[in-house]
Amino acid sequence: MNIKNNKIVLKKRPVGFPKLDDFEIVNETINNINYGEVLIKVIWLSLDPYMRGRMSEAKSYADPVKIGDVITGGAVGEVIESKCPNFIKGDIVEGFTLGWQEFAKINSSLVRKIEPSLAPIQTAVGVLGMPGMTAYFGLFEICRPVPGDNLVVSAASGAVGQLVGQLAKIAGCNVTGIAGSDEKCKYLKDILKFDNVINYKKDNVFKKIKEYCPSGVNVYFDNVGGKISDDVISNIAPFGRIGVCGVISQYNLTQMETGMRVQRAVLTNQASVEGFLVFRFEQKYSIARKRMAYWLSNRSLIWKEDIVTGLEKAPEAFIGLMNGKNFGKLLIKLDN
Ligand code: NAP
Ligand code: FER
Repeated sequence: MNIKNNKIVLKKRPVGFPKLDDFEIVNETINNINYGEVLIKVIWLSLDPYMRGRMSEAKSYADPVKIGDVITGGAVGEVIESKCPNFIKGDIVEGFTLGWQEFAKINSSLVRKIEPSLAPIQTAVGVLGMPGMTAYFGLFEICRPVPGDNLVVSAASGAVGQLVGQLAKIAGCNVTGIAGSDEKCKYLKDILKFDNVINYKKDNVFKKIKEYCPSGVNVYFDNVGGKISDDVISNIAPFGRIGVCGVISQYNLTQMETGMRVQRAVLTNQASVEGFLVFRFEQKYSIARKRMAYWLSNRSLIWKEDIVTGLEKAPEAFIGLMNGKNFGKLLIKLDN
């Protein structure tokens, strides 16, 4: 075997927003795989906001990417060689650590086989993968919506947010989505049938929330943190639930922000705030996948992707993700 592999490695740790020269494309030759490993031709890369954290030195639930190492991340690909009895050539697999590269040599325990006839294979890193599981468990287990609830979701047109809003409609909520452009807001309202939308770059979020949720916000699914969330939480309803899923407005800050204090609103309304990492629910993914696949099949759930072609485009697309350039789930389609 003599496979030429192009991969994107971390050249230096980004300071603030990532820049193109924080990344570098390098090539290597893969000569053999060991027993227990599979060789995968990568087809789809998933670009996700958590990857910004991995590019920093701070240790979190997972180790940071080392300088010179391939950027790790979820991907879908095809097994082209296997030294493990559970996989054969031609299997389509998904793995959370396959990374920004054309070929991945990886221990077979780190990938799962997917069934290509059920849905387009890239949904394994989207609606039926990590972002879909985040929307499902974050909403149903953390936020626990009931019919008639006023629910607000931020980063509402993104991979997670677009699903949260639609699932909340299925659950009978009055849904308000917050997003960063008129085009995104129009999509949420006209196509996904959200009840209300707020363009946080133009509108006064605090006033709009008051207008759309006059009895208060029963559920806030927080994808962004920062000022937007201060404005929503200030309008929390008695016994409201705040699910802290992500704080993308903070990922690229070099200095921590200060802002409005929301603890009094939380206290006086006896609200609860709960952060979560989707991996907490891993044992229950297969149930959620079945339910999500059912909603997809009867079109009560639809799904928008933003596809960029070419491995070399991954850094630019990732920078765009941090700046709201993506519209829907951001994917890289490899063209090798
Ligand atoms: P996404 O929403 O598809 O993309 C990120 C979006 O965030 C951008 O398109 C942009 O949309 C918005 N954004 C960027 N900077 C912002 C800012 N300063 N203020 C407000 N909005 C900003 O990404 P995703 O994959 O669905 O992830 C959404 C959030 O969920 C992220 O915070 C992520 O870290 C989190 N997450 C958490 C878990 C978990 O286990 N807890 C799992 C998956 C994802 P606009 O145009 O609307 O600004
Ligand atoms: C995410 C944001 C943050 C995410 C995980 C984290 C899986 C975890 C951060 C940490 O451990 O510091 O979108 O998705």
